[in-house]
Amino acid sequence: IVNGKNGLIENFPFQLSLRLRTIHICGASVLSDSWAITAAHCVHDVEHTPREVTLRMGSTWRTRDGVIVPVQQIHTHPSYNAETMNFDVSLLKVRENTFHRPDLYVKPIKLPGLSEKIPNNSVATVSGWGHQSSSDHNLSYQLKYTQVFTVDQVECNNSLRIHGGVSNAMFCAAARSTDACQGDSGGPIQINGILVGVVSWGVGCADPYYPGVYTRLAYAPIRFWIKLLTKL
Ligand code: 4AZ
Repeated sequence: IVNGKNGLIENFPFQLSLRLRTIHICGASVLSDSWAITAAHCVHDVEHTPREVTLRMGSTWRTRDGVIVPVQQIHTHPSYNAETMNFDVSLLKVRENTFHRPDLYVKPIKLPGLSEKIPNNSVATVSGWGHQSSSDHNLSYQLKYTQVFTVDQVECNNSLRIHGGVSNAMFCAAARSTDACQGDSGGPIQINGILVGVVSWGVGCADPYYPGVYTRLAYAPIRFWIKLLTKL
């Protein structure tokens, strides 16, 4: 997160660190006692070896505290396209009741309703342990968060057209000098306590010409697929 504020897991109890073996690669969010959600591009190369993927839950800190849990299954959206980043979403299944931890700050976040609209200029909160600028290739030790504003779909598509464009399975959000960045991918963007999106891609970070792009979870082909797998 570029130009964010320090966060505490108490206030983001759905936030997870997604790790390849022991190295943080992405964010993720708790949906229920046994499901989490992330970006497909975070787990695409390890779909068939989920044992290499672990989650840290219940910690403010990227590299300590909380509890590490193994991922049992990875389900990537059937329409995911690694070239266009369309349908950049995967579901992670963990052992039953793993995320039921009254002793830790671990709690699910609500999903949006089917085809629920996101008004332009809505205030959204994005969080993670990613880079704090485009040029500083260091992850954050403490969880960070920031506020961004949803951007009109046509405007955003015009801005990002030469970079492949913004599909109906995506939406954009931006603000002056603040943004998600590398390492925040797969993590949450929420509006009024609803998980409306997953951090997906961008061109640099906090570049005034390029809004950040998020996977749109209320989009019917995504929301139906989540329901089908998780019953949520
Ligand atoms: C990334 O590389 C990335 N500005 C994610 C989000 C954004 C930029 C880059 C949004 O994972």
